[in-house]
Amino acid sequence: MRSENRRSKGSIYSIILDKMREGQKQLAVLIDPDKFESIEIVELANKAAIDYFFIGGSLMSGGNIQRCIQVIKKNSDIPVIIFPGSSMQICNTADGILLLSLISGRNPDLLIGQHVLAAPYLKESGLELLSTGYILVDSGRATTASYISNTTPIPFDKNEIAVCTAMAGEMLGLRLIYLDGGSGALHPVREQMIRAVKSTISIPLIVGGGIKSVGEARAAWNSGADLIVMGNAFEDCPGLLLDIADAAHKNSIIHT
Ligand code: 1GP
Repeated sequence: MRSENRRSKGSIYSIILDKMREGQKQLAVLIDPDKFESIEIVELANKAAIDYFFIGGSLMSGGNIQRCIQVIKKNSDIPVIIFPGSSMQICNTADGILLLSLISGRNPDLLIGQHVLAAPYLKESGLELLSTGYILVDSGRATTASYISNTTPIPFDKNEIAVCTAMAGEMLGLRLIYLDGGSGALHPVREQMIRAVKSTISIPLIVGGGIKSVGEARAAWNSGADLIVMGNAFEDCPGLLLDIADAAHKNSIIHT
């Protein structure tokens, strides 16, 4: 395992930033507590030396986030970051949490409402807070994220809307931008949109949703994603994780 993944080396945000500046392509494996049944994915992630686990889901029906984090922490040193579908997914045994502001939408509850309610719990939790401008992009079909958030995603080919939204997010002081087609997206976010957004912001860019192959992962990194997030593809084919991580490590050397 690459030692810089360990928390003692510094905050998660500074790790993301350092790796971005060094041109290292980063990979997060998204684990949905509802679907977490074996530690195979954790063992593969250790072997592949991935950068982060993201834990959470837009809707949880029976999964236990606390138990899921506990099992991962017991079996891995890779940082665990909550990617919350709601304030019910705050859990202080993780290392950090994406404090999401859904800036592509116009639902005040997901821009500030839930944050107000969660603030005392977040303060108490001791979690590293990673304030994130979360941008949902239309990916060919309605996703759980767009349905549950009651927001309209940005049309897949409207790069200028994504660019202005990301710019505004950075100007507001958010520290990460996350372009997401949503879990199980039919198509990943288009390369042109990733490139356009990356060229206008200086904070790290996360891209996820519908990335299913080495080729699609490489395309996202090469277009400017600093960190890609993959979930569904590994649920279908856990072994793919080794190939994607290998591509990240090779991409970091070839394309910096
Ligand atoms: C969803 O970006 C994540 O919010 C990952 O999506 O499960 O489609 O890889 P997938």
